[in-house]
Amino acid sequence: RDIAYDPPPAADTLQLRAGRVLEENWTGSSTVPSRGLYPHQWSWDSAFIAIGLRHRSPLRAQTELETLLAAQWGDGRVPHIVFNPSVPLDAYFPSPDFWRSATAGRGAGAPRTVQTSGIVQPPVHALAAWLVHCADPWLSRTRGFLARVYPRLAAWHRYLLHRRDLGGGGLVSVVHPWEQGMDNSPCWDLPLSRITPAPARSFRRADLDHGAAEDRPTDLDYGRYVRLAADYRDRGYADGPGDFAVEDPAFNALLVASEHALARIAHELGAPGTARHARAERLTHALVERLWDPAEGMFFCRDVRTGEPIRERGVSGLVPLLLPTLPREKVAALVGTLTGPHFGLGATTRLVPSYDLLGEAFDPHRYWRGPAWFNTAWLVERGLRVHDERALADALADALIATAGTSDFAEYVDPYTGEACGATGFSWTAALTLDLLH
Ligand code: 9WN
Repeated sequence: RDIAYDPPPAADTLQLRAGRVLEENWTGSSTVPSRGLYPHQWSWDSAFIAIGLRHRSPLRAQTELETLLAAQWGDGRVPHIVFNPSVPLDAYFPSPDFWRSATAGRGAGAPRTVQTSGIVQPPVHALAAWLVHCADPWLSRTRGFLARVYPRLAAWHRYLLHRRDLGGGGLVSVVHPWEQGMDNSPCWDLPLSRITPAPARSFRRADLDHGAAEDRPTDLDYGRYVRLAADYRDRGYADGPGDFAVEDPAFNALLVASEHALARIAHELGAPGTARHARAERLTHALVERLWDPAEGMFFCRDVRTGEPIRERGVSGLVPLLLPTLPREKVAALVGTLTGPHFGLGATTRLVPSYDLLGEAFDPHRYWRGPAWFNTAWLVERGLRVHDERALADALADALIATAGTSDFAEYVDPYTGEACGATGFSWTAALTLDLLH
């Protein structure tokens, strides 16, 4: 029998479904990217998750970032994984006993109370912190949220700018493909080809328990990932010239966006943010100087070992659309590349493929070698909006929302058909859908 004060049953809207994904993936202090494949906390995932979560629970969004930042190392690095001690060791590889952060990372100030990886991921966090604050400034001020995270975010950027300028030209280098976040992008093929892979029998890939082998990186890729990570660990996670160092456009563009956000945070806390805006401008200038290719109308990665550009068209080369002061003619060229035959947006694709549709290495299902991802679509959508490309931004936002719904919040999708690949119920897909629905 109906009781008058029972609320009527809610329609199962996309918003509710997205909220449910985040609810199911919440552990009590942070959110896992996906229950099966990625059962710990990941750095840039948490930033994207917080950006969506702020619309449902600003308190959880703040907690998400605070949990991650509590695992920061003494040298300022924010680790790419914070391990959940209650998850069995064999649930994910590489596990804490591979990274051995507390011992191998002692010299770099790894925390003693929590186990982490020793590499990093793109710095989306200050941007996320600012957006989370804006969702509920009253709660944020009451909890002293910005005052507590600001010093950690500042130390994180300091680490990147001072310890990771391996090319000496003012940009940050990544020392492992996992750091940039697009693990098996063809952009890494050349620099990775110089790395001797660890023998396949020396590790066990837990990812293949959950994902189809043809959608994941190959064993050869993994051998090289393991070798690079183990060498870094064996050097005590000390930064310096190593076998792999690449300046990546998306990583650096996200640092620019986050520096601008940090300037706003400083201002909110009563300090002038001008020095930070100026630093963001210097970074923007270095990005254009070092990575822009006028003939191709996009940004390329740069191999620090050889000093040469890596002439593969990855979605990372479009992400600098986010830069608020990118010169107008570069914006126009990027939009031309995005909608042209290599990425096909609005013509052959509705979300942005992770790699050149015409590239030799293109594969519509293999991870970062072609499939479309929701976080990069969101970043490009934001960039288009920054530069007032409204029609394209609207179409991309609509496509992201629709594909998230039909793919059950997939990790990534076939760029032509939108068919789901990888995990479903993927947190950043749900979070960024929520963000665009607001
Ligand atoms: C390695 C968690 C992470 C994302 C990365 C994505 C994938 C891990 C893996 O999953 O990488 O860090 O095991 O493949 O490439 O961007 O942060 O979702």
